[in-house]
Amino acid sequence: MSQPVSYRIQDGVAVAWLHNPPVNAFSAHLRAALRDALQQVATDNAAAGLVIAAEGGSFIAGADIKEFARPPVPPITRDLVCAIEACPKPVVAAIQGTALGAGLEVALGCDARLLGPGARLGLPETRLGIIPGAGGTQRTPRLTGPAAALELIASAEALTPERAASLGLGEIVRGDLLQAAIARVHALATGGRPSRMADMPGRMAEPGARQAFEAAAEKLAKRAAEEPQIAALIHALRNAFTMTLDEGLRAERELFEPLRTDPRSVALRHVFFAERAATRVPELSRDVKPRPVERVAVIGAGTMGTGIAMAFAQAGLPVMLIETSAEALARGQDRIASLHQASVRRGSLDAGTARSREALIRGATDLGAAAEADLAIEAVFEELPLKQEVFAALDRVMKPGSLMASNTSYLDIDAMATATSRPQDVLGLHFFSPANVMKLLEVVRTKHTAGDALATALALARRLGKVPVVARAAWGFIGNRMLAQRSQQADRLLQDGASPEQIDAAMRSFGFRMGPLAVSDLSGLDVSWRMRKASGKSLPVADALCEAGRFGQKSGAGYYAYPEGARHGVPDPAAAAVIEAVAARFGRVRRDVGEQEMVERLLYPTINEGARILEEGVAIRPGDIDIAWLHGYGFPAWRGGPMHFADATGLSRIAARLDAMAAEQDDASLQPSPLLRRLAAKGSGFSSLSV
Ligand code: T1G
Repeated sequence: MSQPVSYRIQDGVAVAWLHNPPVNAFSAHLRAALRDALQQVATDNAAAGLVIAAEGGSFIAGADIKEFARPPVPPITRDLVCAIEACPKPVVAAIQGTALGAGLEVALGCDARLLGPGARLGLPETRLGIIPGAGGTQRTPRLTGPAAALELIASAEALTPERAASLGLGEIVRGDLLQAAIARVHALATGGRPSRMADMPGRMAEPGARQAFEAAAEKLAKRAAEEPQIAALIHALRNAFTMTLDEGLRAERELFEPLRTDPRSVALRHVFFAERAATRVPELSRDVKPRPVERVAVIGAGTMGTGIAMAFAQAGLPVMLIETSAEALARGQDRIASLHQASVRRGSLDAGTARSREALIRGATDLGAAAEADLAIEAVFEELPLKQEVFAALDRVMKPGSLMASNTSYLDIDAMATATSRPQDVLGLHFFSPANVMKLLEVVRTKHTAGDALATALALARRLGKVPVVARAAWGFIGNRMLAQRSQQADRLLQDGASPEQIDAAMRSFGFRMGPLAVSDLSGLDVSWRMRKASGKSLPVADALCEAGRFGQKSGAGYYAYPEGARHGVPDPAAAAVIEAVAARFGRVRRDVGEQEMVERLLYPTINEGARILEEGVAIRPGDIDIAWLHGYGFPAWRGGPMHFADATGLSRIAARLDAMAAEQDDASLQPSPLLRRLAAKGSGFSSLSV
C-alpha cells in the first residue's frame, strides 16, 4: 500500500500529501502518518512550516465511518488537531475537495484554510446520529459565531467556498492553491501567526451572539426532542460560551461517545454503506460500460408518466411524452405545468428553471416519436396485454441498442420482454409516486436483461438523483411484495378491533411519518383494489370500503373522512361501520389491540417476506431491502430499515412471534421462512448474509 502521507519539501515548506483512496477517510493509518509528518516538520530545518494537501475529489472526507464500530485507535483526531495547533511552525490547509467532519476539524486546527474552487466544507456528523467529536463544536463557533455554527452542523450541509469564506471558515484562492499555501506558510513564519483558537473567544464574544444562538436553538427544539444528536449538539455549542477550549473538547467527547454506540447511529451508519452497496451487482463488473442515454421517451401521460417525464427533465434530459390522443397529452402537459407553477409559488423552484424544464418535454400522439430515443419507459394502464402491445410497437420503431423499460408495479416484465425481438434490452424501472420526488428506483432485471442494460439503468439512477435497488422480476419486486404483508395485517387488525387511527398512531410512534392507512387514503384505495381484483387477492376491509366508493382523499372518504378544507383525515363512523360489518361477516370477536401487538403484526410478516425475497434471489442483499423501504415507504432511517431492525430486535424473537401469529390467525403462510428460521437457530442475523 502506498504511503498514506508523502512528505516533500517544496520552496522551503514541507507539504504533506494525503493519500487514502477513495476519499481520504481519516483512518488510523492516515492519522498516524500525519502525526509523524507534524513531528518531522517541527525539527526539519529545511521547512518553514507545513502545508496539508490532497489531490482528487476529497481533502479528507471525514473519520473512517467503518472504524466507529470499534473503540478509537490513537492518535484520535481530537488529539491530532491539538497537535497541529501546538506545532511550533505554521500549518496551512490547502483544501481542493471535500473537507467534511474530521476533514474540516483538521483544517480548523491549522493557522489558515485556503479554498480551491472544488472545496466543500461541512460537519455532516448529525446525519450519522452523532456530533463532531474532534473539536468541531468548539472551534467552528469561534470562527462563524455560535448561531451559524449550530445551523451549519444541524443541517449537515456541505458549503461552497464562497459560503464557507463568508462564514469565516476559509479564504478563497483563485490561482495555484499549493503555491498560495506555501506563500502563506512563509508569511506566517516571518510575520507572526494568529492567536490560537484556544486563546480567543472569537465570535463567541460578539454582542448578541448568545441571543442569536438561543433563538437558533429554539428553532431546533422539535428536532432536539426527537434526535439525541441535535440535543447533544446544542449542549456542546452552549458549553463554548463558558468553557475553555480544553474543557469544551473534553465535554464534547463525553457527549460524542454515547452517541457513537447508540443503536440509532449504528442504524444510520448501516444506511450510509447500504445505499452505496445497493449500486453494486456482484456479477456485473464495474468496467461494463453503460449505453449512452441522451433522449428519453415516456409512453403514457398519466400521474406516473408525467412524474417520470419531470424526473428526466429535472436531470436535463430531453423527453418525448407520448399519449394516444391530443386530449390525453394536453391533460398530461397541463399537469406538469400546474405542478411547476405550484413549486414556483412555494418558492422551491424559480420560474426560469420551470420554463427550461418544460421546454425539455415535447409531446406526441404517435409511438413513432420514440424512434430517436435511447430509452423508452412505458407508464400505461396496468394491464399486461396493453403493455405487451406497447413493447411490440416500440420494438418496431426504436433504433437498435435502445432500451425499453416498464414502470409497472406488479406485472410480469419477462412477458413484456418476450413480446419484443430484443428481450435483452428490456427491464423494469419502477418509480414511486410522485416520480419526480421519491428517491427510490427499483431497477428490475428479467432473465434476459443484458449486463450493459442494467449498468445503464444504474448510471441513469445516479444521474436522476435516485437511489437504485436492483430486483429480479417477480410479483411485486421487493417493496410492494413486502407491503402486501403489512396491508394484510392492517386489514386483519381492523377486523380484530383496532381503529384506523390506532394503527396509524402505532406506526407513527415507531417512526413512520405517516401511518399506512393514511398513506392508502392519500394514494387512493382504488389503485391497489384494481390490482387485487386482477390477481385474485382480497383485503376484506379495503375491498368493502372501495365497494362503498370510499377511495380515500380523492373521493372525500376512505379509512378516514376528509371534510372540506380539512388538512388531515378525521375518524369516520361510516368507516367504522364498514369495518364492523366485515368483522361480523368473518365472525371476528372484536377486542382492544395493544400497540406492541400492532407493531409486531405490521412489521414481522413484512420482514418475513423480505427473508423470502432474499432466499429467492429477488433482492441481492438485506441492505438493499432496507434502502428500498427507507426511500420508497418512509421507514425511519434511524431504525436502519426492516432487515436491520430485525437483526436489532433478534431473529429468534421474531421467529417465535411469527409462529404464534400463524397459530392465532390460522395462517401457515405467516410461519417463519426457512432462511429466517435458520438464521434464528444459529443466533445470527440478516447482516451475516451481506454480499
Ligand atoms: N468513511 C469510510 N468510507 C467512506 C467515507 C467515510 N467517511 N466516505 C465515503 N466512503 C466510501 C464509501 O462507502 C464508498 O465506498 C466510497 O468511499 C466512495 O463514496 C471525527 C466522527 C465524501 C461526499 O459523513 O459524504 O468525521 O462503496 O460513493 O459520491 O468529528 O462519500 O466505493 O466501497 O459516497 O464521490 C463525517 C461521508 C464522518 C462524509 C464522496 N463525514 N462521505 O461522495 O463517493 S464522521 C461524512 C460522503 C466524522 C469527526 C466525525 C461522500 C463524499 P465503496 P461515495 P461520492
